[in-house]
Amino acid sequence: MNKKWWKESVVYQIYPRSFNDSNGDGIGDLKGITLKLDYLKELGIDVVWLSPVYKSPNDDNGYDISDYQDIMDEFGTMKDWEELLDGLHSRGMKLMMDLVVNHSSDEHNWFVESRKSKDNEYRDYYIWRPGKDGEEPNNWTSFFSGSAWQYDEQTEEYFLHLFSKKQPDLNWENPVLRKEIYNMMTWWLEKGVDGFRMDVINLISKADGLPSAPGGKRYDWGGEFFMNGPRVHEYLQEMNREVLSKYDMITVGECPGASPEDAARYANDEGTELNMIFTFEHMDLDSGPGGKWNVKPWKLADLKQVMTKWQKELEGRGWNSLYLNNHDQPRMVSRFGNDTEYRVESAKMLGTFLHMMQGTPYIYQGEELGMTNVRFDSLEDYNDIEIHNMYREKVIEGNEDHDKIMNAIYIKGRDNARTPMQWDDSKNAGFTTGTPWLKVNPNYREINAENALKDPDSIFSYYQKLIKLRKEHEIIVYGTYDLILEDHPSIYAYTRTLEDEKLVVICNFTGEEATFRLPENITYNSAEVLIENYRFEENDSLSSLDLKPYETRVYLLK
Ligand code: TEU
Ligand code: CA
Repeated sequence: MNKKWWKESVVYQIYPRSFNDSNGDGIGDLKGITLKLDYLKELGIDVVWLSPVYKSPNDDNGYDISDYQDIMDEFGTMKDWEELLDGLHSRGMKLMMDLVVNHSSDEHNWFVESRKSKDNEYRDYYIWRPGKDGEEPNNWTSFFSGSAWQYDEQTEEYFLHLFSKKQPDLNWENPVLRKEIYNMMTWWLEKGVDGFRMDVINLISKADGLPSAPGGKRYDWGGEFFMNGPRVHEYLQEMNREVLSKYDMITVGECPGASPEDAARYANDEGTELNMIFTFEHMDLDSGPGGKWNVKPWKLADLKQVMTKWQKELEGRGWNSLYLNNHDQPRMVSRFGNDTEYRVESAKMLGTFLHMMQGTPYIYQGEELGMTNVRFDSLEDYNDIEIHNMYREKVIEGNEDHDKIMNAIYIKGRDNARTPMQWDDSKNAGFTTGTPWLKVNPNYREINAENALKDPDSIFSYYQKLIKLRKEHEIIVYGTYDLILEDHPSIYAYTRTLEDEKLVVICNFTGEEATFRLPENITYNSAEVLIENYRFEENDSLSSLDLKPYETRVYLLK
């Protein structure tokens, strides 16, 4: 069964800019997080994943790093960081830092040097190419719109940037660069860090020769040319030998475009690469051709197919992360639940749906409160490079309809997840005494931590129970997943089996009533309800249940 502490843990992601502001400048900071450690302990989480806090010009809110071994001024000092680490450790919690090494900031000294001349010692820390017939070296496009190449006058060559122009890709073909990265990782681990979340780590190996995508048209993703590339496992196995294997730590690789086959290698149970990965297949169920901004309704049948594929194909040979939220994705209760009349019920149902699967669950800040998406009237209220670049390309340059694109921003924009954490019903939700860097969601008066902590029926209280159950029942971590009621149009139900125990997890994904019938091949002597989001008649027979809108129940059968 290969038991591991990181398989049994629950991780909580903090986006520091929006978590808690301690000095009134409108920007969350490290001291602000330290002030909230008892809140996190109360929730019951084991590990905090901290989005980047390193020095950065904030072109992409910290995912553009200009010094990997110093703290961003707006977030505080290294001493503040050490106090946060001590605060976590003294409460029995661990710290996972965000490792962003597919690219750095263009303000990193390495790049400042690299662009000076073709024979600079740092030249090959990045990916430079001459143009072709006055054009970019190939037709790849950036995740943030436009070409993935930027021409640099000084040496009359282009450099590759899969994200913003201020995020030049690092050249992992260069062993000297790789050694610099491993030294930096070791430096943080020696300071007491307990793990790394690795930003787009499956992009670090590009296809030999950097070939253009076929058909000549600009590929939004061109994924097959820079995702899961030819040397990515070689690099990760080297990183594992040089660094990871020397520490008892947790690692998760963000891997857009990875398949379960890829994941079985990245997150192999022999531990030669990473512990687990973030995949995106379930995050693309509401994206049409051309990517996330071509919004389409997601289907429950597709969610069943994708989640079951990942549960079954990694079974016994890899490990899943379990998430429906993070700082790049819209709020899950708005996307997969009902954030109006059934916000509380559907948030609890979605939490159950995720936490009862096999894998390590990740809770994104505010998910435990049922925080929702936001709709800012003006484009100027948004503060995300991905949103603004896309709007410019599609509306200003591409003449697409403003309202259509604003609607796509309301549904899929990353700022849905980045509005300030809602602590209480005071001004700015208690996040800041100043002007917040991004407006607070106006529903903070009703949705906030202070209300949740006082309410035994709150989503927060429900998440506490979910986490507690994980600690009490090994079957939740190590039980085998099997889908049941595969064709039911509104119920997602699955079992977990471990020795003579079985969990039956029942989730009504709709605002309508639905009837659950237990498959006849599932027999039991006793049935205990471990958790549920409605009151119900004790003598309900599990063989046939009438479920209310978004009702969820978990039965332990023996
Ligand atoms: O995101 C990588 C990634 O896949 C993004 O394209 C993400 O899918 C997209 O933003 C969703 O619309 C990571 C970080 O999580 C993200 O915040 C950074 O902007 C990006 O890498 C570059 O570092
Ligand atoms: Ca601050």
